[in-house]
Amino acid sequence: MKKMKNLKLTITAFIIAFTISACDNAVQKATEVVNTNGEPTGPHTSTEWKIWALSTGAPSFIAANCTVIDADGKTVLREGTNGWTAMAGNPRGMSDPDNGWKDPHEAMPMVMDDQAMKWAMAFMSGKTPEMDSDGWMWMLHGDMGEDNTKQLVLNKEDSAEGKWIESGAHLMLMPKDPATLKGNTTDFNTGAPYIMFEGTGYDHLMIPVEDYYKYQAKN
Ligand SMILES: [Cu+2]
Repeated sequence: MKKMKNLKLTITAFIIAFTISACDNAVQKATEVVNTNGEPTGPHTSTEWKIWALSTGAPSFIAANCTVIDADGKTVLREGTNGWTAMAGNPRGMSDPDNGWKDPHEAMPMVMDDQAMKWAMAFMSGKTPEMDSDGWMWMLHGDMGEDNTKQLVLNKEDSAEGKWIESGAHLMLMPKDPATLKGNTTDFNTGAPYIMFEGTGYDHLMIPVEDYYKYQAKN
């Protein structure tokens, strides 16, 4: 009888130990996907590094097969197969052009579906976006800071009081009709999805995910 009890205890202990180590592995894997995702060792001007830095603006299951465009906005670094396109979104350009983007955060990669691509092209040329339906854009490397009320404010000093937000990882919904975002907050400190650039024609919904407040603490 005593032997039986001991065996049961041993089995229980084994199951608990196994479960804990499985959890640890899962946590570690999730962290790897977001944080390192196998950064290539070459220079940041190499095609390999650029593809890694830009594509990982999306989750690995999208990054693996997306098209990747170089900083000139034209050169295809890698042809994709899943309809998503990754490109750098930092309007400031590189701080050190000879050595490429300092890190993926400086590149501000946008990984876009075809409708979000229309939005981005219109945004970059100062036109009103014309889309067939809503678009989606991943920015898991965040951005270098924005005035939440107005587009293309490049420095915190030039932004409205309390409106500067340097985002960490997020997903964005680019609406075909900005009016459909009505009812969402514009407050980026709640952790809830919020509207950026409201009433500018470039209104979109920012959807914070894990590590969103990595660069700027939540107030
Ligand atoms: Cu964004």
